[in-house]
Amino acid sequence: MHVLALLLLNLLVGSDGWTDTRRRTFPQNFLFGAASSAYQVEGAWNEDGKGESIWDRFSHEHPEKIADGRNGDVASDSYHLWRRDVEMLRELGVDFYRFSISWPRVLPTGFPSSINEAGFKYYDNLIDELLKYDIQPMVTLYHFDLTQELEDLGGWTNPLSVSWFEDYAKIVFKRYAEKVKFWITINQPNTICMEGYGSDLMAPGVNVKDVGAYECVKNVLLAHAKAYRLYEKEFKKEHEGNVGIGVAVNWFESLDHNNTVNKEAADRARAFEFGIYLHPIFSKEGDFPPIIRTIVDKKSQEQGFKTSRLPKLSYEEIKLLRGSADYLGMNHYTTFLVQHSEEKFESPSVEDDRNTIYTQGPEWTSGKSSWLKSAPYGLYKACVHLNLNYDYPPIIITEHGWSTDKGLGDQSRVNNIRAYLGALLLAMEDGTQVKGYTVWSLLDNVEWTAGTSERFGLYEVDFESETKERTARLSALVYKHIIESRVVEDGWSPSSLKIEITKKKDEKNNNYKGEL
Ligand code: GBH
Repeated sequence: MHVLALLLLNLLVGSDGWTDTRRRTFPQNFLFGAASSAYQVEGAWNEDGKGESIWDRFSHEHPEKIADGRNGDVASDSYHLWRRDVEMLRELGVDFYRFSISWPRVLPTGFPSSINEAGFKYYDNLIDELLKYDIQPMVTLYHFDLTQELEDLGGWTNPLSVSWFEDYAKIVFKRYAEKVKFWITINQPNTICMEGYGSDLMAPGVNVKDVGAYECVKNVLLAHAKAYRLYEKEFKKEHEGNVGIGVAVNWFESLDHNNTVNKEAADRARAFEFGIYLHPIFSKEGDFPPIIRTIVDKKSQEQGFKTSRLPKLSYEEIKLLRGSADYLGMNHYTTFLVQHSEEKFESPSVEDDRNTIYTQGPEWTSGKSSWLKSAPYGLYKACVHLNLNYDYPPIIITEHGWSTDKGLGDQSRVNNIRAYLGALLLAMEDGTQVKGYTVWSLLDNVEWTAGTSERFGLYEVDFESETKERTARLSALVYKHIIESRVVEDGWSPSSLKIEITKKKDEKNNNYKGEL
């Protein structure tokens, strides 16, 4: 064959035999945003009447647990620098800003008897400034910062937490329903319950991995559902807002695809990591996933418990939860490869119930955080999984991001965001109902126990400076361009994301399930 013809053929088909160079764009009404959370950016931990949160207590009592010792006392000082934050959002040209309200700032004890006007004033200002510039506020009601007073009563392991949260939600809905149209009730129940209660890695760090973590799951889910129903009943008609929940849906798949034992382990991983939160809300049947019910019931009995460590949901509770979200807030960062574990975990515990080992692809690019590796095909697969299991739920990507060291030239973040947005476009092309996407984070902040040693910001914060100076990173400029153009230009193609493999097989089998 003529050399030119060969070249042309290669261009068309690609050297891997499959090249797809179609130009894909985000729809005009697709929403782009950036996110933060109260404890991580606000600082002013004890100013103007704010109450103590479990992260204040945890970081003050265990400074050794915070990587570089920098906690949320001052953080990015957004409590004072909110005007600059909004200016950055305007520079980016985002459609919305996702931030959280600090429960202890507005209700210092946690109870509605203690309303702190000064605390509310901060959010009044922030919301009004956003609206002035046509940026939609997306408000998270709870992002890990319970008041210490409620924690002293057992926190999320106390069934009363359901009504504590409902009371709090009501006050906030009342105040802001007119202005806020996007709500996230609770961010990442898995972090709250499995890391906060089921381990000592995150506040409150009480390490009750046998029973407490599951009690927390039930209470957090019911708290979400109660708040959802409250909005539905008292605010929805007049204010037409959307209420969702934020769930960490990273991708988990078997390390090897023809190993039944590991494939079953991957089923368990998905059920324990996110199915346990999604199934009660987004499945047709409701309730906890049957696979978890079976495992925990059986183990509990063997361990001598009179009733299962996984609490039952009553018929009323199942009904309350089913359908209690206008959209799924999907937080997606990375992918894990799952194996069945031969070694035994401490028992009884959630880890022992799940009985899995996670690794990540050795060739995947690594972020600054140990758990964060780039595998964009995982976002595509996670979307397909959600579509198959929950019938194409409406989704907003409420967090996706990348960590680096300090420094403005964050090419690795640019690459990561482009690659994941590319994967998202392919997922949307295949029917995923994605309405918006949010970068975690607008600005560098206190990354929980990592302190400021891991930077997630589109904007760098100079934590050494008195003024907490913010400077746009390269990624901020690129993100601005993506938002303007609706196009993800360089650095990705379907074949570079290895997604075509799934698509090709799908054509043959007409069935994704076997692959996932
Ligand atoms: C999200 O958590 C959070 O919602 C957000 O606040 C956070 O800043 C962001 O992502 C980046 O982490 O290494 O064993 O200590 C993502 C899930 C939960 C993953 C905490 C890391 C610590 C595990 N993160 N987890 S460990």
